[in-house]
Amino acid sequence: VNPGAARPTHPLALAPVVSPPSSVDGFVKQFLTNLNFDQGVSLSESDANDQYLALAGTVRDYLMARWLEDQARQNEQQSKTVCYLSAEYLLGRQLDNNLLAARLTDIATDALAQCGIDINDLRELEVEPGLGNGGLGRLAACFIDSLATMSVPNIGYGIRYEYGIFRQTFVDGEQVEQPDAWLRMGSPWDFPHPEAAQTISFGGRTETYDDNGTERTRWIPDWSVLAVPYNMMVPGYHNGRVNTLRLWRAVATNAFDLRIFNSGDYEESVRAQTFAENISKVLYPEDSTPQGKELRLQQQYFFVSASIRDFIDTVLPADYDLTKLPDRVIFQLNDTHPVIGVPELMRVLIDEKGMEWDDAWAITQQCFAYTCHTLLPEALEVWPVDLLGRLLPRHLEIIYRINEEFLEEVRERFGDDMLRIRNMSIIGEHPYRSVRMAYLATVAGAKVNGVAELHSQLLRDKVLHDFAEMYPDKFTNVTNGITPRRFIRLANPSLAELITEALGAGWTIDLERLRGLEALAEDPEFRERFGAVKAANKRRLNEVLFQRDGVHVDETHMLDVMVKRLHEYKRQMLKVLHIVTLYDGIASGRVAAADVTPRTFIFGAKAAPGYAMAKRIIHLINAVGSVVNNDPRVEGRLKVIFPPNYNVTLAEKVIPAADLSEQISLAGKEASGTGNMKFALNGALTIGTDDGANVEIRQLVGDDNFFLFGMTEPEVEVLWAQGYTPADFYQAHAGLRGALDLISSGAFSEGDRSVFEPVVSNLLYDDRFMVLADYASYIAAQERVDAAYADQDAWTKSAILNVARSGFFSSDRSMRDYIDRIWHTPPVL
Ligand code: 475
Repeated sequence: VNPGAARPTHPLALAPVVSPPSSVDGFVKQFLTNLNFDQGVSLSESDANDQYLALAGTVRDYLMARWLEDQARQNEQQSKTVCYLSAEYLLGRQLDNNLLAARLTDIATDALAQCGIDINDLRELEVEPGLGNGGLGRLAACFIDSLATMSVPNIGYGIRYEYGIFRQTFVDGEQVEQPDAWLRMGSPWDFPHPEAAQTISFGGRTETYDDNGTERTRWIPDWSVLAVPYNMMVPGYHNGRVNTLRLWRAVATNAFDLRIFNSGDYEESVRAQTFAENISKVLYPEDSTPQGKELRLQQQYFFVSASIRDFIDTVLPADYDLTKLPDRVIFQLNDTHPVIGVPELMRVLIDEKGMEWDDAWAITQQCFAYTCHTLLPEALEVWPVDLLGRLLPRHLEIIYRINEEFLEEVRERFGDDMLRIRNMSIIGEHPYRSVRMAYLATVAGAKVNGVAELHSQLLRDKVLHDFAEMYPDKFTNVTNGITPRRFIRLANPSLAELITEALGAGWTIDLERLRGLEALAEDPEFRERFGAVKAANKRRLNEVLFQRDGVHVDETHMLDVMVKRLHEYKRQMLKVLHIVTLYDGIASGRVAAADVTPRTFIFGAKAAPGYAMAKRIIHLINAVGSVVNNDPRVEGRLKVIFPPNYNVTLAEKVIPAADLSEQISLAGKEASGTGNMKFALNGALTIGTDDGANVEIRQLVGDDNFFLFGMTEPEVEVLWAQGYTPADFYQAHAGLRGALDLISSGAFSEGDRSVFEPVVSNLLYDDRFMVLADYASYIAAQERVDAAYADQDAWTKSAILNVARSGFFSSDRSMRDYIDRIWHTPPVL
């Protein structure tokens, strides 16, 4: 991949790479070869980790020929490539996904059995690469899966964090974070390419110089690090294609430590090494509330600069005419994290390639597109001008000039409207001078998209209103999606088999075919089999959770599941109030236990380590759980399970077992949600607000198969404008009063009233996300859930209709929308 290097000329070097034979014997042979020659052990001496690594290596060997072919084919055809720039990829385990894609699952299972190994034992050894926080990172992983499956040229660019999202444990019910040393036992899925490293510079100053009569600028940085790419295979499903995920790792440059080393300061030189390598050390665990930390900006520039230059210098041919760059690439910005790429491409084109500003800007504006993932004002990234100027002085100059020309355009269009200019400026002045990254992305991008219909509409009408007025054609929507390979085929093999039996195998790459299940919802025999799948998935979950955490799931219970990051806007508190209300009813004797639908509540949620309220809510959930689970009065009726360290691997077991999907954010706050789609496609019914993609789910599955509650977004606005007083709702609703009073009384904190006082006070006196205002409506909706669940057959019918009507939420469809509306990148066949 290094065009500068001399090409080998030996005839053998030109022979195509061949895959090992697709047979059990072929697999055994390759596996043993890898065990011996890569792991350096004999079969009899090997331990399970050796075997796992050799197995992974074998799967890689089968994919290698296709990978190399694809790269050659894409180069030859000069195809346009989607460069997806994302600071996060929440991949989940790789082994099963890659076996499935390459049709090797059965062969590998038999081959290992011949070697006396149960492949299931090896599966459990894989530590998932948790290189993301939540929705945004998982979306990136689904998208690259779909692009590979659709044969669309794509390179996913990101960071190879040494530590991914923290491992969550509970100590006395409180979250404790542990480092995620996911690389400790080896990383068989990636290939380092030190020869393709890029040097990434920081700091210093700029100066102008005379270049044959034209004044030009150059950047004289004062330190740099190496970005070393690690390539991962992204195999398409059953199509023989393999795309690339290229993650960058920071390594100290030679120059860096040599300079200090020569000065004789050995210690200092080792320190310098550590300093450089810190850049890719750890994923920031803040989801939705980025902190303005310098290291984070270093991470962003590090991976974006490496990626853009990698594409230009090593993917494109050496003599490529860069004025045609938009024919070959679209850089998709996954939120604002990679937006520093905009001034970086400008700098490369102008300072390094000698282009004029206007030409460079015209190219840049065609090469980027921006996806926004939020509506929360505190989640919109801004960088203090001081910090950005210190770290990237040339980039700040370029941003200033972009802003100047942009504001001139605003003036031409709308006149000298001071307030409008202040509001639209890429540089904010209050409370300190800062660069507004979302605005920069909007001005520079060819397109700007939200991630669900409602979200995109709110972006146009509110968050980016002035920009939408100025550039109406830039704005578009692409509703999120999820990959049916991982989240149905792999996560729910029993359902997948049932569907294939009913509809044939094509649904996995054409999810709209699930419509064919609609008719079967009327068939009692099919309903029975569908119900049996759900029951089996509950038993499987019971086994997993018993193994993992020593807890039992009762398969006769309704499984009521809320899994997602812990955030106030997502309103886990509303779920807690529901549970406490039910508990209070039985414990006080007002409600007969026998009249309560037996339910097991499952939570999964990590809180950002610095988010105190979120951590208190986690503590409260665990505290309520330990009281409820140990009170004989509610035994067999209510149970609360909160397995620690919710991640993709656990999601794959929890979601297929769920009956009820909790999607209960305050309307107007959840950009889309993607968990909501996974549940619907696995036959859970949703209880949800009119928010994010819930809106589209409900439209598709129908009101009869969805439990809607809560204020709409316009109603939320009206209540805010009137002045929201949460205590009024407390006064007005006895059930709510009972629940909050019970929490206040210390019933869940061994009588200590102070422990959860901040949670209760926050709801009574502030309640930014209007939990109390939606309480009554939520409880009423839960009563409708109970009534519906009482008729199991009708419930199953609704569940089938949820599956049948949710094919729209395949990430293959999302990719088609991006391709049609934004990228214009045809498949390369
Ligand atoms: C939305 N993460 C979901 C999902 O579009 C949506 C922010 C800052 C720093 C690090 N991570 C983040 C997010 O903002 C995020 O995950 N957003 C989510 O993106 C995919 O479905 O509604 O909350």
